[in-house]
Amino acid sequence: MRNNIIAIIAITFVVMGTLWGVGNLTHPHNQHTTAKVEGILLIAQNNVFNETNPDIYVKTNIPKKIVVVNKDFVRHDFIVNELNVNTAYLSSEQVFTTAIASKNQGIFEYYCSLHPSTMHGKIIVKS
Ligand SMILES: [Cu+2]
Repeated sequence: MRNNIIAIIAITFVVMGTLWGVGNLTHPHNQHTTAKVEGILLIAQNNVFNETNPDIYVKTNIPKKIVVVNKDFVRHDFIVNELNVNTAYLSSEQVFTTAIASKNQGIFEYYCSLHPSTMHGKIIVKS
């Protein structure tokens, strides 16, 4: 008698677990909606981006958020010709959010059109 009860409880757990598993398979949770967006903060100050014009690494087909902040009194922009990125002129203290996305691997130059000699760096896109 006691063994029967234990068996029934065990079978119930197995059945419930199977149903739960099947439910997850047929109605998967959409994990992409809560995915964290990876981003980069670029501060334009003293006519340079982040003091060193850092290389920016991007994976193919995964957009990378770019936030550009102008901390100078003069205007700056942020341009990547091959990837169709152009913030237009940002005035002092202006913040602009854009994204870099590419299907193709490659190395692309980013720059400020007003200070191209001191404000330029590389965007490295890899799969
Ligand atoms: Cu500039």
